Amino acid sequence: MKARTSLIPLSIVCIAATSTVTPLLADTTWISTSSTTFSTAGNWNNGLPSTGPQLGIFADSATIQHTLDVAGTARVAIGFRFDAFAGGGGFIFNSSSSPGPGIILRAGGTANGIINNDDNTQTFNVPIKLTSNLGSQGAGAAMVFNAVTANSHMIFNGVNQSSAPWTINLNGATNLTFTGSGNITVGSSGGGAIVNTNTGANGGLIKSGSGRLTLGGTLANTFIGGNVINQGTVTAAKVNALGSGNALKMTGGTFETGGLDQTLGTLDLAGNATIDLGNGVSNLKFSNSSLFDWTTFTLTFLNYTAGSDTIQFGTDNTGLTQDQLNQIIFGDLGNATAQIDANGFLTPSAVPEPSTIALGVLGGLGVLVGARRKLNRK
Ligand SMILES: [Ca+2]
Repeated sequence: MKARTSLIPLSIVCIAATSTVTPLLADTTWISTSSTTFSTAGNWNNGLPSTGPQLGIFADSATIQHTLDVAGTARVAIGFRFDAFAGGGGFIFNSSSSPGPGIILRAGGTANGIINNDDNTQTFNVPIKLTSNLGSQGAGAAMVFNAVTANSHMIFNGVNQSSAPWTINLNGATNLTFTGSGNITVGSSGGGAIVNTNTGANGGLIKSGSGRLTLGGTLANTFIGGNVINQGTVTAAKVNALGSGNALKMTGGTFETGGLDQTLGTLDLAGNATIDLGNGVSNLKFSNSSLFDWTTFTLTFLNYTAGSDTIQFGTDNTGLTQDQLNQIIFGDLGNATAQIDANGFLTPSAVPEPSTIALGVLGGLGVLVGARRKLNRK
C-alpha cells in the first residue's frame, strides 16, 4: 500500500509536466509550384512550420518551387526534412532581406535538426540558429544535420544581420552533430561563421558518418567547446576551423588541415585516426596532451613536409608521452614514429633498418609465445 500511495503524487506530477509541452501538430509540406514566399501559409499543405510549431517537409518533384524566400523575419520549425525523389532539384533558401535573421530550428520531433534524404544538394543562404524543442537557448538546442545518402549534400552560406553575424549559431547547444554519407559545407562562400551567442554554455561539433564536413568562409568560428571526429573527414577551409584552442577528440576519421594553420586545445585519441596536413604550409598546434590515455590507437600524419609544416604539442618535450609518440606514424614517411623536441615540435623518428624490424618482430613473437605458454599453464 505504501508503494501505491507514493505513485499517485508522481502521476500528478507527470500529467502536470506533459500538459506544458507544446501539442504536436501534423507535419507540413511545402507545396508551392510558383510562389517563393516561405511565409505564405497557402504554400504549405498544413500551415506554416511555425504553426505549432511543426516539422517542415520539402518533397522534391519536377514541378515544385525549389527556391524559397525566407525574407526578413526569423522562420521557426521543429526540424526540416527533405524527401527522396530521383532527379528533380535541390531547394535553395534565400532572403530578400539579406542578411536576414534566417531560420530558427527547434530540436526534437522526428527530424531533430535537418535530414536530407534526397539525391540533391540543399542550400541555405540564410543563417540557422539552434534552439531547444520549446525554443530556448541552452544545452537542449543540440541537434543533428544528417546528409543521409552519398548525394544528400548540404551547404550553409547564410550570414545573420546582427553585429555578431553567423552562419550557424549553436546558441548554447551541447553539440551539433554532422552525419550521413553526403558532404556538408559551412561557408563555401560568405562568412561561414559558427558561433555561440549563449556564452554561458559551451558546445562543439561532432562529426559522424562517412561524408565530408568542410568548414570554410571568411569569418572565424568563435564557438568554444570540445569537438569530436568519429568518422568521415573534417576539412578545414580556413584557419582555426574547429575554433581556436578547442579540444579535439578523435575516435576515428580524418582531420584535414587544408594546408592552413590550426591551433587547437588537447588531442584525445580513442580510435585509429588520421591528420592530413595537405598541400601548403600547415602549422598544427595542440596543447600538452600527455594526460590523455591513447591506449593502443594509432594517429597517422599524412603530407608532413619537414622544414615547412610544423606539428606541436605543448611547449616543451612533455607535450606527449613516449607511449603516445610511439603510437604516431608518419604514413608517407615509411611509417616512422614521432619524436618531440624541447619546444614541443614533432618530427619523424629515424626509420629502423629492415634487419632491426625483423629482430623486433621476432622479439615480439617470442613475447607472444611466452605469454601463450603462461596462459596454457593456468
Ligand atoms: Ca531529388
